[in-house]
Amino acid sequence: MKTVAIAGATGAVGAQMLECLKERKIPVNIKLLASARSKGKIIDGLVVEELKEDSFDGVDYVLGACENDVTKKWMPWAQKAGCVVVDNSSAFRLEDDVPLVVPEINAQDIQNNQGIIANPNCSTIIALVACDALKKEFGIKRMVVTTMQAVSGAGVKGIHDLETQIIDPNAPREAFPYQIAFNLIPQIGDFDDLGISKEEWKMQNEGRKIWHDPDLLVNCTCVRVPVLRSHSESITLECEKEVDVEKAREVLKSALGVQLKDDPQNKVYPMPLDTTNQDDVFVGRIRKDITDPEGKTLSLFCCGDQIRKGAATNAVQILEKLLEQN
Ligand code: 2RA
Repeated sequence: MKTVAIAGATGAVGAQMLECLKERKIPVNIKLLASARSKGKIIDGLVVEELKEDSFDGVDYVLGACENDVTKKWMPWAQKAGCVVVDNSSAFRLEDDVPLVVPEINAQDIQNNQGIIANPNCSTIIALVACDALKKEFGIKRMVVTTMQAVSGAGVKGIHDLETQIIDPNAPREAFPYQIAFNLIPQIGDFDDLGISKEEWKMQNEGRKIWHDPDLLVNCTCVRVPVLRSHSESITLECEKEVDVEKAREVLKSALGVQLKDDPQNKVYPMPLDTTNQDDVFVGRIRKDITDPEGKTLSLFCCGDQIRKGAATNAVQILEKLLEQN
């Protein structure tokens, strides 16, 4: 039986990876790795071990759930041990020899791996799962995206800030520079000279790689919102062909990883509370952009659990494909 190590097992994504492995009954031995301060903790009957140089001896696959700096430190150890790594950090996503994979879209890229396969950013996964069938049907030239990202995207400190500030708006802040309760913060990541944040560049850079479309254009605005879990995204697609709402609904009904939630007259549309703790991306509010005289622009709204499909589930789905191949 193969052995899978979860590196960063005590964080939100690492813990979700363990839950996904068990939910999906994947027949592997599991090893939990985390920093020294978590050594000896028991999670689901498994003892957390300290992540160190020899941690990967006897390990076949690694699910990486650490921040970039920690990942860059342990990656050589995993490679030296001959592991295949599915990494959720952004450290290697744009490296030429690292496949960047959403299994519903480009699973075929997994076979090109040189020992590392990267998980895309959560908001990229959610947007591309929602739009892949539409790209196939209408051809997407340009995306205009506004994300509404849950506080848990910033980890336990983000959750702390929202939960404490709802009770006391003056409670000490740990994750965000401003109060997040009853507020919106239009910044995720540092801004460059163009006024575009690191998080915003990910959608175009990663979308081009996953879709194998170097000409894809994405104008993205990332906003932190006072929601605990699940990212929401307002998306407008400038397409190559004239779009049709009924055809869009038809192709989305059978799209992998998508649930169509589109009956606004009856108040049926995607909402983050509904997508939380499940793996599908909900898509709705599908409508033609009536300001486009050529009729080639479609707008929609989608939500997805950014810890599940936006991170852990996507990584475990990649692992399932690897296990099928070996
Ligand atoms: C966030 N996507 O939501 C980033 C990192 N998970 O903060």
